[in-house]
Amino acid sequence: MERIARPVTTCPMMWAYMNVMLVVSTVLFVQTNDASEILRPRGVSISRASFYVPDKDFTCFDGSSTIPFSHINDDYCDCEDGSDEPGTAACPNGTFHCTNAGHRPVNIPSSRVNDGICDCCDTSDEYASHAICINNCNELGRAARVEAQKLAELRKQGSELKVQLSKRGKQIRQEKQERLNQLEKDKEEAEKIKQEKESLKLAAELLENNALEKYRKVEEEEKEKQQEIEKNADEREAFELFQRLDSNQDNKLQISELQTQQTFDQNRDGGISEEEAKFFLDGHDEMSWEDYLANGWPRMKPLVMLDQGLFVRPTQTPNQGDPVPDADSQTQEATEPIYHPPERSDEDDDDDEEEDEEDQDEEDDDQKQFEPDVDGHERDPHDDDEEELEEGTPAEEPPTTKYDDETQKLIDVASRARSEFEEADRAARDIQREIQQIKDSIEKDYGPEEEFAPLDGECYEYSDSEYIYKLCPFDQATQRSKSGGSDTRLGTWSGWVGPQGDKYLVMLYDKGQSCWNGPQRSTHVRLSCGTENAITSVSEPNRCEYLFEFVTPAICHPGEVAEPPHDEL
Ligand code: MAN
Repeated sequence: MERIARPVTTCPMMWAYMNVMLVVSTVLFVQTNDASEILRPRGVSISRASFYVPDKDFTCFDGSSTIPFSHINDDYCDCEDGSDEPGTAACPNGTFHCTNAGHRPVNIPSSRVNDGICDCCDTSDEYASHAICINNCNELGRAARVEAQKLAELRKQGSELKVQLSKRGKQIRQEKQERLNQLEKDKEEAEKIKQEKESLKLAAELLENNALEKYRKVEEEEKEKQQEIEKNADEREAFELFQRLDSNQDNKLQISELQTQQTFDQNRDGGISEEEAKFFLDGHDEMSWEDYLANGWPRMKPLVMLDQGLFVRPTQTPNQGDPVPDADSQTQEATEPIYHPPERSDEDDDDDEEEDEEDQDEEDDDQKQFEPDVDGHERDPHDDDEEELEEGTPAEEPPTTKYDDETQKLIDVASRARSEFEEADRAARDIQREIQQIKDSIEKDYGPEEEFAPLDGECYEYSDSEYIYKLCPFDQATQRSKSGGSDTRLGTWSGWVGPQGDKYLVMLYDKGQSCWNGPQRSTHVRLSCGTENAITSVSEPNRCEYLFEFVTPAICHPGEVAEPPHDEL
């Protein structure tokens, strides 16, 4: 195959110029003023110079071929890996090495060689093009060295701070461990006290319960009595209506009788149809008193109650215009149904009236005195809210007059025993809660030297045009809109997720608030060395996935600055 050098330009003048250059400057080798410079083909780094030995055949780095040395940089690609053309653009995958003396050497794709753009600060990539390049490696090198110096100083200071963080972190761990040991001991003691207090409480409550037994019986009776009174009152109301409706006095209600009462005009069309009336008669044409009480009254009652003018409930204040019941009838209303089935005699009614009057008086007194609960203890409106009671607030108000002295004493003793048990129980739970918190915290990975431990418990904010972001390391990340509203959780502490070998470079906070129509929010926190702890930027690379940049001394290492290599200066 004929070897035809790949033209780097279509301009005939330039082509001629380049050919001259190829011959005159022996394109094979780097021109240098430095006596210490190793002679090597153009575009080859010092470290690879030994692979290119003049007058010896060259074997491509990938071993694909062996060629005469004169084929190096002849602008014809012989090696698949481009290793025979380090100084030309002949191979598509070649690399050109800029020595950049005075600054940092770089490797650029060989396609950039002589492309008219200055890539190397030493101008070496444009040795045969029209580009006018100026060697500014010394200036760039100087600036880079100043920058590197600053960085080195930052890292030095940062790593000194890191030593302090680490010291503090180890101290925190030790303090936590000591506190945990103490709490474990306290817990044993607290459990013992709690058990003692529980036994005392149970014993006191047993005595209290026994003493309250007789009161409980009274209460049940009172309750039954009350129910009876309510039932009678209801029957009385039912009877009043029955009488009012039963205009032909036949002790039955008929459709026509109901049709006279506007109350039953359910569809408000001005009249009561048969169908409407029948609804209240349970589908029948007429209804006896018993049937009415069981099935008719429950249907009519809600309407009647709404219709305030139809009747006055015995316990209600009469409306203006209603006949005011006299004192006797009021007493009767409160205690006795005014309706009795026809078979009952008037005598019976009178007896019942007396009894019920007495019962009602007792009931009233007892109502004022106590309302024991199921266990016989006084009822306290805050019982369900025990946790929220202030320390020392008695859970139950002792009644003042209800119990005999002996019983009252037992109630007081039991109340005290209950309070003391609750206090002991709360103390034991507080200790357990703290133990759990410390255990959770001790299990967290605060870095190989505990250097991140002092950050736990701290929070850092960052504000952009729209939001205020907050990071509380090892806890959570949040976002709050500047225009108001509550915090949005961007994730809770999950763990370290940096690259292998460098896991402490990235934190993950996940399982945050769900994104509308999207995933739960999550936040990566990328750490870099700094002399303070601070968020330096926040972005949202994907919707509801946040990236915080965070500087901290905790990851600073001294001597890690990438100084420009001096071997080719
Ligand atoms: C809020 C913020 C944004 C987020 C949208 C998603 O406006 O949490 O960061 O992108 O919700 O709907």
